[in-house]
Amino acid sequence: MSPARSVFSNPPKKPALEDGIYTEEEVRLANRNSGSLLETLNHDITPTGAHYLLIHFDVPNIDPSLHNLEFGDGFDSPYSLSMEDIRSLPRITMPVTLECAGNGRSRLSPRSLSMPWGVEAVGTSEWTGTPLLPLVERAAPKPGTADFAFTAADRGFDKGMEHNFGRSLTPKELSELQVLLAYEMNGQPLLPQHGAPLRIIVPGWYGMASVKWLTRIDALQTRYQGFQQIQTYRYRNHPDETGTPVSEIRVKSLMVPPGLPDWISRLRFVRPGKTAITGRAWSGGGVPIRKVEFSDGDHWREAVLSRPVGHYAWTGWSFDWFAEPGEHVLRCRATDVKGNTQPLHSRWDASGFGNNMVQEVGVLVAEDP
Ligand SMILES: Nc1nc2c(c(=O)[nH]1)N[C@H]1C(S)=C(S)[C@@H](COP(=O)(O)O)O[C@H]1N2
Ligand SMILES: [Mo]
Repeated sequence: MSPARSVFSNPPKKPALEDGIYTEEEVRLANRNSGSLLETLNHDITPTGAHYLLIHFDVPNIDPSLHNLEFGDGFDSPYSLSMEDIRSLPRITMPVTLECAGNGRSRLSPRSLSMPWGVEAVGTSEWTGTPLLPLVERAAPKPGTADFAFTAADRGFDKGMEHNFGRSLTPKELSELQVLLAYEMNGQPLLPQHGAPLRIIVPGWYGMASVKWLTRIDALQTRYQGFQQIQTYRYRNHPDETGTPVSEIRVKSLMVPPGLPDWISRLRFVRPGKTAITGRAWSGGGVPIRKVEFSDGDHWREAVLSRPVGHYAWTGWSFDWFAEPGEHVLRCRATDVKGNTQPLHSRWDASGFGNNMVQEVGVLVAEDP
């Protein structure tokens, strides 16, 4: 199944990883894996077509009428469910903010070669489905189960290893996180690129845990060793370290860039005077936001928070900014109720995961550009 050597273990052309001009590989990844549009932060729920995408391999083409979810190895009562079976189960809808663990990667120096996210890999959707935990319990995991493996239909290579996308959650994680087996996004059947016909949503965790195109769940007596669990999605100072697993989302905020953009540079032009700044803030693990601060230079002033869109979804904020003529860098900084605050500078990670440094928006305030 996993050829020890393949052309992909030693790609013919290794792109340079230093800062500077983006490589052809990065541009190709960026064309496939679009980010959200920051102006859609004004919507409580991100318009479906503006939700970011992260797809490691190819989008599988699955006929929903033939699709089954199998509770396979390691259960005393294994069974499988058709999409029709799943739709007839208790139905809940949950707004959840998803963010890619690699969001902010291109703001690190040197950046690592992967999807070169700026700040846009985040979005909030209303996910509809059925709670996963009772279905796993119904299959009766064998005593001593150490991990549940979630295997998806998409398959490809990474570092020369051929594998299906897959992730795991321990029994403790599965019982504590409100994992949803989801088949609808914003009231419509899942789109192919978002995991049709079936995915999980792991609220409060970075997006890699929310396995799309789910085909089977196995109960394992030892910890899952899948590539996406062991070889990547780990915080490391150096690529050769074992590192620690990426899990909960780190506190973050974003603003809708004010004024008028320049097409190429995305720099903003703002006329002097009162300017309403709006944005969103969120943290992981269902931890609420305590405050958001805004700055156009040296000091920070507190923004006004609105009600969170959901327990696992972002909170809106606004700030009445008085724009003085000149060039400014606008920043926003969120703090959650546990006291976690966004850093002003990136903290280092070899793969560019979990970068929650504050957003910076350059603006020119003037009567005339
Ligand atoms: N099967 C499968 N599931 C997957 C992925 C994938 O490539 N294959 N990408 C993961 C990552 S890294 C993220 S951030 C989210 C993105 O979900 P979205 O594309 O619906 O926004 O899906 C996750 N689930
Ligand atoms: Mo991701």
